[in-house]
Amino acid sequence: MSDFNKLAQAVFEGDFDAVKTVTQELIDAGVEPMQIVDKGLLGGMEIVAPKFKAGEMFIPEVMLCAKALGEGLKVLKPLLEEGASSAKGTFLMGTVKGDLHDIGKNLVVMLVESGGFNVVDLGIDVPAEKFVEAIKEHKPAVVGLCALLTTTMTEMQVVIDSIKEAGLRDNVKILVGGAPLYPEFAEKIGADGYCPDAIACKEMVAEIVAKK
Ligand code: B1M
Repeated sequence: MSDFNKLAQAVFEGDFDAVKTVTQELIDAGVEPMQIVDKGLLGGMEIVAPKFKAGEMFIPEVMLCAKALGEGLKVLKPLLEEGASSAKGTFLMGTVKGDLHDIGKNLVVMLVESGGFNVVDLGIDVPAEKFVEAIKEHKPAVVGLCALLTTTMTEMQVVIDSIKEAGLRDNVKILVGGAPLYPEFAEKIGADGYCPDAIACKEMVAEIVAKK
């Protein structure tokens, strides 16, 4: 079994110790941190996803896998942040109301931080009014919204409308992301951009801030 497969298997088994050990072994072998994320840690979620969909795995088991994945991310965090310099601007991020998924959001947070931006992470299940309050408080250049469910995608529209109603829309660019989203949806709800993955999000934040 390759080390990437070993790591994916450890995530699937929710084996925290093995996740931390194999992640460290891959780092010590000189493997690029983002390859460890993509091929190892997210490889584990690729085993989990079809089983969850088929009803062969249940919420507590999947949550354990997600936590194990998070342990690997913690080991990688200092390496991903090595590129960070003094903060270039603020990025405000959250998973919208009704949605508890945070693996993708956490990856986005880590990568954008690694680009030298100050990141304010509002967490999961964030209501529109909390986004509005946080924009007033932190004055971000960019706001990122995450949704993983078709039922919570629509909440993104509520957030954007609330930002407009509060008179703050011209102050921020809004980026959206999450597995069920697509560019036309982002356009339809009035977002400034759709991010297919965390790397694209980091690049889009950098582009926006450079233009400001
Ligand atoms: Co959930 N779940 N889940 N789940 N879950 C999905 C999303 C689902 C597709 C599974 C399936 O196939 N049936 C399905 C949604 C179906 C739909 O809406 N059409 C689903 C469901 C139905 C549910 C529940 C309703 C199940 C239930 O209760 N019966 C429930 C809902 C809870 C809620 O949110 N209210 C639920 C619960 C859970 C768990 C708690 C068990 C767990 C979440 C644990 C956690 O996050 N801490 C979980 C998980 C893990 C999944 C799957 C298996 C994996 C999601 C994931 O983390 N992927 C998922 C199946 C799947 O996606 N195939 C599934 C890895 C992650 C890195 O990818 O988040 O897409 P992703 O992020 C990517 C990009 O999208 C982008 O960057 C990342 C990669 O670089 N990105 C952004 C993401 N967010 C961004 C924001 C940005 C920019 C880019 O901002 C600018």
